[in-house]
Amino acid sequence: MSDIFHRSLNAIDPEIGALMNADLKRQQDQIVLIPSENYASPAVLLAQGSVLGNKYAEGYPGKRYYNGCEHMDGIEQLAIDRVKALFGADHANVQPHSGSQANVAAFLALLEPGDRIVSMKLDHGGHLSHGIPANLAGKLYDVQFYGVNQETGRIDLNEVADIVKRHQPKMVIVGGSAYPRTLDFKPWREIADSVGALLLADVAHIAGLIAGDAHPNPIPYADVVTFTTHKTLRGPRGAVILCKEAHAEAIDKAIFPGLQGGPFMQSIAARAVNFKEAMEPEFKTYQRQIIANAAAMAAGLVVEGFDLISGGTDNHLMLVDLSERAYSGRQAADRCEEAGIVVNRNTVPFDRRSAFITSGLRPGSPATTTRGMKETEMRQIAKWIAVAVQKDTGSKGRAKIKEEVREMCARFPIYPDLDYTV
Ligand code: DSN
Repeated sequence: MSDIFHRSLNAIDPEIGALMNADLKRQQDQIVLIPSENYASPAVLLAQGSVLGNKYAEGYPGKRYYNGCEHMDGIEQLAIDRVKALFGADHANVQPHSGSQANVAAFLALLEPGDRIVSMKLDHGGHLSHGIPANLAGKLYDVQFYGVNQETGRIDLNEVADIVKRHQPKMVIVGGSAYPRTLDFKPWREIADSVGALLLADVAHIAGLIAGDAHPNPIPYADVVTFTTHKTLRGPRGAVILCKEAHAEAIDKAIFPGLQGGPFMQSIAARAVNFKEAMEPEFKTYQRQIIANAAAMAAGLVVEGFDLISGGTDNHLMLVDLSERAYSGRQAADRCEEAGIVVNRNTVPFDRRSAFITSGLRPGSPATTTRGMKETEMRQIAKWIAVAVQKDTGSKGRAKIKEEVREMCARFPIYPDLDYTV
């Protein structure tokens, strides 16, 4: 990135410059296991922090409500064409500011207030935008839930089919934020069809795996597919809606003017860059390595005596079940952070602790894989976690791990030439 921008940033606001640099150093020195975080490429960061943020471009390519949009049209059209090709979709809307916005837009486009949705329980791995009572969707629609089987930790499709038959929803949602197993979308289509429902696949977590051919693609089966661009896909903050041509007009209208005003053109340019990167052969290698690394970490955690929900993982994340431990998910995550490992606490299915305290951890491999770590490092991380979470390890023990973590991280630099304080 051009130094002139860093120099002027630091000259004008050294406090922000210093805080940005502090977080750059944190990102470099810590092991990031949050499965929804990643390190976007310098090209993505450059587009995201660019002059395009200066422009209003309400509307869509060829039909804008502002003048001066000729370059905006080119940028947005490239993003649309690339993401359609990447996933094999009929239609793409690349304007949603976030995954929650994308989901609300899909509801706004395809449902009436009061319509029924069947989605996955949040504490079983769903997502709050799929209709928890405190969320807009929970207030506007009649939401009924399915979960995972208590014995297997997996979704039981027969059970889902029964719930769908009983509730006769207008929409079924598949996907969430903490499900460690492969989703086979064909039977979900059949379940939705059994009651004439629409099928929405929220693949925010696994979009990169799908684009890299490391997970089945929902496009042939779902009416609408939503995802964020910053998780396994490794792009900028933002989201996308893909849909069948029949829903294109309704989806576009729901995003603008239904829900949003001016699109974030800097982010849309960065999404276009990200989609180009995702078309490269090395992106497939990256996605395969994410899965290999998650499998190695899961195996390492099992060796260390941890229980994993469903026994392991097929994708980029796993759920460590701490229900029978004396410490909570929150305590475990805090102790890991003290040791230089950032992992998020998460409810586990049938959790007896609150959503704020939790009985689980949700480690994932996208960020560590981006920086070049492989199975050997994943096994080492599992060992560090096992020691760090113990109360008896104490601050001294965790400080020792933190130093070892920092040394390992130094071998895998993230943005070697970046410095916000120059
Ligand atoms: N907050 C995201 C996650 O961490 O999975 C989902 O929106």
